[in-house]
Amino acid sequence: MPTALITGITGQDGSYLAELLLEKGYRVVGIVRRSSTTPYERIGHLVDRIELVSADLLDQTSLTDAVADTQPDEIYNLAAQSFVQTSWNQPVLTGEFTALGVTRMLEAMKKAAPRARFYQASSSEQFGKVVETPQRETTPFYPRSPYGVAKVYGHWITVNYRESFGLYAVSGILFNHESPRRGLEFVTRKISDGVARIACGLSTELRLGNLEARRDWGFAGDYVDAMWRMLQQDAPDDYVIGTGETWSVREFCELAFRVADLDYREFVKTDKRFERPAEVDLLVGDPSKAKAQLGWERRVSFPDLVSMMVHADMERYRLQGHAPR
Ligand code: NDP
Ligand code: GDR
Repeated sequence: MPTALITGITGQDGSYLAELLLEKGYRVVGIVRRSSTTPYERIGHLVDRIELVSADLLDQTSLTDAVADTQPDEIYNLAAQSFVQTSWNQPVLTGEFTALGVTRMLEAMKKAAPRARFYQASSSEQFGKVVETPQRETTPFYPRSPYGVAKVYGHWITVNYRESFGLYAVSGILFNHESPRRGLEFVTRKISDGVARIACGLSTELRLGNLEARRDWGFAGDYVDAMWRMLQQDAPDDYVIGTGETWSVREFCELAFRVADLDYREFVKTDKRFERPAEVDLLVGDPSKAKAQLGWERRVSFPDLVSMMVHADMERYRLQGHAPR
């Protein structure tokens, strides 16, 4: 039975990846950081089938011990300060978690399990300002936030440890992927939750920032399968994972409100508080290398993703006793 060690197991992707690896017969160990509460809301249904070890991306000793004790065959480094907006308010902490945290994990693996395979959660935010579209593995990086800059570091340190020490280390450059488990601060979930609240009479408006930003949005469940595939190849390499389509925040709103038979123009208000000091205007990924070499393709279309998220939030409010009006 292979062993997988996942940092960020309590996050959106960690929960889907844990489910996938359990289905494949893995022993799954997740790294969690110490907290005074243990909500684990995304992995509550899995806690009897996984092991949890306590460690923190800021603490080298705890990470090295976690790898040494677990002896993983595969390490998925998903933990990060992952919210772009927060990275302007906490730029140093974002660098510590999202950039140097990667070096700490690579060091832990080099010392304690050098034959393991390492996945780094890289991001389309590394492309940032448009240099070419669609963006592919060879597109130069031009990050537009402290988060994007930190992820560029994480990407290159992964490549560097592969080339310097012969580690099996790969970087998956994933475009936005969403689900009903997405954090409420990200725009897609903010919209699906907002639609459900308005439909149930709990809110009268939804305040958003830039409606014209365009993203390549896929379903998180499809994307964790790509992570696993990257670690099953003969040789380590880096891959772009996206859908090849781009949609605006406005289009997301239009579709999401339509799921509840509402017109977004009546409810969506723009609010400067949600605009960013530097915006990423357009992202669209070219996943052809992943398709050719990994046999990876997305399964869930954009309209189905929007519908899935709105229905899940409506159902959540229905279970709390709030019926759509
Ligand atoms: P989430 O924000 O949902 O999850 C982040 C995870 O990181 C949580 O489990 C969190 O734990 C953990 N974490 C944060 N800081 C630390 C720390 N100091 N020590 C240990 N664990 C920590 O992110 P996603 O699941 O959406 O994303 C997973 C990864 O993929 C992230 O690295 C993200 O930047 C990257 N990514 C995501 C994309 C997306 O569209 N979702 C696209 C491209 C890349 P806790 O529960 O304790 O807060
Ligand atoms: P992003 O996701 O920054 O792409 O990072 P987010 O959903 O936060 O923003 C997407 C776009 O929507 C615009 N926007 C708003 N965003 C938020 N959060 N709230 C709003 O009210 C709002 N209004 C408009 C933003 O300006 C932006 O253009 C996500 C994260 O998961 C990263 O960790 C990951 O690396 C990238 O996706 C790929």
